[in-house]
Amino acid sequence: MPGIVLIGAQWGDEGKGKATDLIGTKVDYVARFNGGNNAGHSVVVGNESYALHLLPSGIINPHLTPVIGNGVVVDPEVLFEEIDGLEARGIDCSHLKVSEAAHIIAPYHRTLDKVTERFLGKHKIGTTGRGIGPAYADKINRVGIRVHDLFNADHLHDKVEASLHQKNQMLVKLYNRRPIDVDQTTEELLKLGERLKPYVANTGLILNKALDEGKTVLFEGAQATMLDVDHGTYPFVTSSNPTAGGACTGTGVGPTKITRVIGVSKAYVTRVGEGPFPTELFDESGEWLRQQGHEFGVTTGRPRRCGWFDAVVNRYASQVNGLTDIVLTKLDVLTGLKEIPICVAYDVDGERHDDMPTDQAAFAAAKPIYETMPGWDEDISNCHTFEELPATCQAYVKRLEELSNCRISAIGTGPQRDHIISVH
Ligand code: 2SA
Ligand code: GDP
Ligand code: MG
Repeated sequence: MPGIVLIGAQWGDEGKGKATDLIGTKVDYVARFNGGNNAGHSVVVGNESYALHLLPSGIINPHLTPVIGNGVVVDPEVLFEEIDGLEARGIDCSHLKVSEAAHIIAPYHRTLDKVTERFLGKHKIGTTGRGIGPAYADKINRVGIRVHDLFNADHLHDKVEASLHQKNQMLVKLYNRRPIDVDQTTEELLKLGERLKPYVANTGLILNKALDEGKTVLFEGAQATMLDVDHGTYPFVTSSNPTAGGACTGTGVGPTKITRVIGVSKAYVTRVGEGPFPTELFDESGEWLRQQGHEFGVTTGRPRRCGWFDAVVNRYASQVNGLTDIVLTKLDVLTGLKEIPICVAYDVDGERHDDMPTDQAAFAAAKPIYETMPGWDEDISNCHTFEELPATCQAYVKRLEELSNCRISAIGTGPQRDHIISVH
């Protein structure tokens, strides 16, 4: 009964889509457990490039069952757009299963996300504007709309009324906007429910049965450890649990079923949105990484902030997620650098920190303590074994492994499926 969890070890965009697609060739189910269409997971197959947002990246593999778990927030309009887009390209999505307990992102959540960010001004989070935070807030406030609520008109009307009661007062009094119409919203949601119905299932039961029958399930995380609402750089986080524990709460599968936890890490670090980032580069090296690594948001197109590899973050990710191994991506991007700095610890007001400070003020003040490794010039995209990598490149990987407290089991050397080295 192998349950494999795959999560982002940094601030996202580590290449989880590619890793999921790759592992997806060997699994029976791929289940998303957190986030929504804020995610942008890229999969490149030959000349075809796919950007997945809400659908599990495994959907590209025709033999497996893609699942959207209860921990995901679902914007049905976006889901249908994504399904239509993929089916037009010959990818069959009819076997998709969507949890009946997943929460819905309604149009008013998108509105609130944008309005809140505008009113936060200089304190804004830098969200993707997809309504993620407001939908999760409703879930926690117990005024959320769940997928199964879409199939009963009276019941749904009640739920929408309850959900909009406080919001409308706030929109009118605080933000000087028009109230949102309960009847019209209910009608719109009912229509979306009709199209969603064939996909809806008791996904917790399906996944547990599959595991009991010896099938393999890959739990695909969106966003990343440092964006976790509990373990990340709060408040500059997303509103879900992208860490390994979220795979259980977000699908209804118990932790005893998880046998492997893979952390995906870039050979450097990027972040998109606001919030502290100790190794961020503001000079030409940062711009160089952005251009070499094509570091622009897959969902919003925003330029990503770039910095050197941060081993404190990776050690923390190993600890929080109980990582069994790391997939190290985008090593090829560093080709051509004379020297590569690695952040090994932080200096916070003159004191050395080898571990992640939990106080966010301390984290915001953290200055990286670097050690520097020699770089390499050789093109590594055609290397298929660890031994084929240039010696300085091997040494860089070994040092990252040592500093991360976790084995590196695979190395990404390019965006394509076969740009990967398995490390034994
Ligand atoms: P939200 O929209 O409420 O989840 O935003 C809260 C924070 O979470 C960050 N976040 C992300 N960070 C990296 N990648 C994400 N997905 C897209 C991509 C991002 C894009 O793959 O490139 O296109 O801009 C993602 N989704 C959420 C977000 O930046 C906020 O810091
Ligand atoms: P995700 O959100 O973690 O799935 O990552 P994104 O898809 O947002 O961003 C990762 C980007 O890096 C995508 O454009 C991938 O195609 C690309 N990518 C993944 N692995 C590698 C790699 O090893 N080398 C290079 N050059 N690109 C990679
Ligand atoms: Mg992404």
